[in-house]
Amino acid sequence: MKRGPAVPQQQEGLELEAYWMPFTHNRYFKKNPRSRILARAEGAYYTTVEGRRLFDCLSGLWCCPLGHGHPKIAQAVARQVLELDYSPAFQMGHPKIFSLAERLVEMAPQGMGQVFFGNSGSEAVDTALKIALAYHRMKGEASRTRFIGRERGYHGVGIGGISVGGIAPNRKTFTPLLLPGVDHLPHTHNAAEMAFSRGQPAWGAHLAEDLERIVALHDASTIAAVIVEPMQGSAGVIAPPPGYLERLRRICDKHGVLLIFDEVITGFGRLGHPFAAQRFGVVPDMIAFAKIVTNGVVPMGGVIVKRAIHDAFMSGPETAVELFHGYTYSGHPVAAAAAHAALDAFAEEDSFKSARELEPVLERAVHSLKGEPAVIDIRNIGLAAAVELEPAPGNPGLRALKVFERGMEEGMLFRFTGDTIAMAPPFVATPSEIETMIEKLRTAIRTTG
Ligand code: PXG
Repeated sequence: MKRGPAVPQQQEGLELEAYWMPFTHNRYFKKNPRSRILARAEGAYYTTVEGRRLFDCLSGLWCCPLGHGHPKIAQAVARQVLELDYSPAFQMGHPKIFSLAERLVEMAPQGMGQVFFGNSGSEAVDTALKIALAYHRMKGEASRTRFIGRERGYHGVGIGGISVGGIAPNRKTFTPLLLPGVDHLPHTHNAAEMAFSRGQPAWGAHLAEDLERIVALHDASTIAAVIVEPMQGSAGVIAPPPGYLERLRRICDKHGVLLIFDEVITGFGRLGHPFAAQRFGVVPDMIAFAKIVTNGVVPMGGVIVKRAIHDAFMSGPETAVELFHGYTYSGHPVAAAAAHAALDAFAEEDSFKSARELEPVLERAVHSLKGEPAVIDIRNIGLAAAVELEPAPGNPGLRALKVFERGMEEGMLFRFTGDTIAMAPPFVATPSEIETMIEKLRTAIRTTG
């Protein structure tokens, strides 16, 4: 194969050229990849091919809170592959997916009735948007076609998800693909009002009233749904002000607009409860989930819907398909087996309680970084925290990259986006591991700042 000159071809037998890495600086990575290639994982630690042990500060990409190599999940997956490795998703079923849907509905806030499965958060979001449109149409309100997302929102990379999402680099290249008829609520982060706030910031609930303005602009009869992350994860752990989600709920109810919570990060314990909806006491009409449902072991995502939404589709001839949507791997048996095992483990290990108990440990530790060089904000809620650094002049992102690299030398796999360092440690972490993570971050910030 003919290869370009830009990238070293081999790193001791490792061919790097063919793999186009997602959301990655490919050329920079491939210049010095070995410290960043993972060979194994066990519990809360990864091991690189060079043999360095790294604490898993973000639970993979927010998805592995039970730790890696969980024996129950591993055994369930192995058994399932031998028992029923694949089952056609359309017009056929298998027992574990029905029972999984039952379990998810039971865990979800009251009023939820059915689960539609996909394989990722992006698919879950696009599915929820499609269900919203189809629902209004079924109800005779086909004019409800507009969606409202939020600035800084991340809803995956599907065309629906980037349209309602509010992160400019994820949108600008794809402008012609963005859905028409989408508005964005303002995000709720305001450094002047809330820097270094702990948990839910006091300021910002009034920003929900912007929804009234958008509804007035277009008329409620044109609006299908509002979609928000109850806590913005990718934007760097932005918690909702008290009363904010409640106001969104009230305004949506007033105007017959569906409220979708994207709980791809917050679902399954990250905020100490099965869903953020329960922590904040606000029940949406649909919940998009993914990630933690299988502890990240097998891809799975989906949408939990209120019974009334599902029931609106159950008209017409019984032999007709009600919703023209689904994926080859919707409700995959191996993912279902992994999800059952993960849910068993959450219950047996009382994992959400561990997350609740670790929350104040993380909060105390992370806020001790206030005053370190270039630290301009610190935010936390649940078992998630973000430290925002002042961008280096003319070189945004560089400061966090350096902290990330130094962190690896210190045995920590941090997550950085822009100049924010995010942490969402596994629920199986110990208080002292969390304190060590923060002390190593302090070292990394001091030595690179
Ligand atoms: N919605 C939300 C709220 C997410 O956080 C997605 C949808 C898309 O999920 P998939 O499975 O299609 O990637 C996400 C994904 C990070 C990070 O470090 C966050 C995500 C993925 C990778 C990294 O913030 N969130």
